[in-house]
Amino acid sequence: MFIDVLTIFPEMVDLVTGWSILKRAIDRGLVTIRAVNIRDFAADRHRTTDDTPYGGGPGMVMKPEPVVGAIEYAKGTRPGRVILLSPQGERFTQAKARALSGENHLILVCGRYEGIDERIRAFVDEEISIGDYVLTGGELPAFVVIDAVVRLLPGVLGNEASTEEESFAGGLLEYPQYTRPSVFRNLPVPEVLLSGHHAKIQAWRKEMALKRTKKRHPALYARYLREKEGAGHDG
Ligand code: 9D3
Repeated sequence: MFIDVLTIFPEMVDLVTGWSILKRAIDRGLVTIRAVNIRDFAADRHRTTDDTPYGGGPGMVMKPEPVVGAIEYAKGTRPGRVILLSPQGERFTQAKARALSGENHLILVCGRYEGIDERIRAFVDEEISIGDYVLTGGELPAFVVIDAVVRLLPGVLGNEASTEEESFAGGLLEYPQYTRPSVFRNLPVPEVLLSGHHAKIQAWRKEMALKRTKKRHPALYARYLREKEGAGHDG
């Protein structure tokens, strides 16, 4: 997979390429992540990327020419899906991450300032938000998308990938986990986990996952019950 990050802060892309699982995926050639500097596509000698809004109002607006120039450059290297990170976008989910992991070339457009010129949207295939909170730009959301998508690519996590994805798709939060020591600051590990009784351990984990999901994520719990029900009526 090829991922282009279109931004006026190309150095920020180093945050996502330099460490851990993503670095390993890049080193193995499973993904190529490239920063495209929007400023390089500005026409004037000051390389201006923003301007004041028509009709007045506070703040600055991202100019269309440099952003669209960068999009056309990225598309020119290979066909790709253009995704604008924006607070007005559709919410990013695991299902969306899975869908995007099947693409060949993602072109992630990061806005800055108070907003972007509306005409840029004519050059965008879809618009994604990562949640209802206000950030200063689209770069961190782009990195969230990259992290969620790249870990799903074949070979990135090894065979644990499919299993782990299934378990989220299976629709429950994780059960509590413990490692050594068996007592930490007077807090013991639940007895059942030390028992070596595999069936009891499985049952306990399922019960804890159910309880935790019901309490902390009622919507996910409701979906789990619905899907379990649905599976029962299938065929
Ligand atoms: C102060 C300007 N805001 C007026 C209500 C609009 C606004 C524009 C640009 C707010 C934030 C931003 C920068 N954020 C993003 O580009 C962004 C974002 C986010 O802030 N939250 C969640 N997902 C995303 S995706 C891109």
